Amino acid sequence: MSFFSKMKDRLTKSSSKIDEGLQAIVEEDVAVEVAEDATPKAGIVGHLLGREEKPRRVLDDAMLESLEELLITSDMGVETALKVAASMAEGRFGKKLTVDEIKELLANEVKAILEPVARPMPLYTKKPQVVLVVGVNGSGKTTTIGKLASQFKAAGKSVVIAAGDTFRAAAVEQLQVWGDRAGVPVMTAPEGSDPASLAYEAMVKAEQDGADLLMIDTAGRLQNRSDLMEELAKIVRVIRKKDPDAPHNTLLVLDATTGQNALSQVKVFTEIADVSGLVMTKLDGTAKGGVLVALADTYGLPIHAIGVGESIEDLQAFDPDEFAHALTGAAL
Ligand SMILES: Nc1nc2c(ncn2[C@@H]2O[C@H](COP(=O)(O)OP(=O)(O)OP(=O)(O)O)[C@@H](O)[C@H]2O)c(=O)[nH]1
Ligand SMILES: [Mg+2]
Repeated sequence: MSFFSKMKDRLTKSSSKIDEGLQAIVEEDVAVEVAEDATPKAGIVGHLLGREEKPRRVLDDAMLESLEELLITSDMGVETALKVAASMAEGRFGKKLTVDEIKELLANEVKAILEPVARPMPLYTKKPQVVLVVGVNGSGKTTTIGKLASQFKAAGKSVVIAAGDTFRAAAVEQLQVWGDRAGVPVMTAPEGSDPASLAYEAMVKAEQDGADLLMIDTAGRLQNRSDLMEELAKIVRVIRKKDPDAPHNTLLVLDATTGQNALSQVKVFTEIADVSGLVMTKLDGTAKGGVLVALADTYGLPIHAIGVGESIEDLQAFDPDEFAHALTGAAL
């Protein structure tokens, strides 16, 4: 299976939602036309001749409104949805469009928004390059660290992971499993100990070992828990005591299934921890993939990678063209 069809396969929930929505929008109008003229000659004759025309719908105000609604329900956010629909309609009012043509227009608009933010996580010569990974509970931080560590290791980098989620013993065990899978050492501290101290010690150790990358996992924290957000700010302050330029990357891991809440997560985490890039996980199980478009349009933060499954190879580089086509169901 090609890379694109795999991604398309994984994003089925989002693409089928848009696909069904567009079919309904176009067919809604065709049904009206057919009802007005009770003899749908073209359809039947065309069908008999084996070249049935694809239904088309005139792009008018009503259709534009339906399009906006569909984009909003696919989690693009109101502002972005209105903007995208308006650009799609520009210069095309009164034209008759098929579902495929609308999909292609939509894919192109989405791609234009995503292109400026699709950037892999930058690598620096600084040793160790410190990568702090943050996000709300269960967003996929630990899994993403495991997947990234495995990819960097495969690319020839020496990687160390620090288990900065010191709240739960199970979190450390989970990270150790990922460390074993990726073949990367995991530094741990006893349950309940100060995550900022562990981060500092991990930096000292990674420097001594000459590691290229230090990835620091953190406990999940909801963006409205000010005590936990303050703890995160402390982790960052302590890291900066060791290296004023660190963390060199602060990755915010977002769960696509949370939809619009992701926007507020980006806002708050950016204020506290100076987020440098995003990873969006769980795009495989949701119809809310459109939220990525809203995020790109609203914040313009780099999107480094997307998670499309639970196993180690299910973290993909973010390709805006493939994503736009997979999201909208348009043919690439
Ligand atoms: N389907 C799917 N599941 C994912 C993906 N990424 C992570 N998960 C699953 O989501 C669940 C939570 O992942 P974790 O990596 O433990 O999330 P976390 O952010 O570390 O969670 P806390 O440490 O509890 O805050 C696990 O069951 C993962 O297997 C993804 O891209 N797709
Ligand atoms: Mg975790």
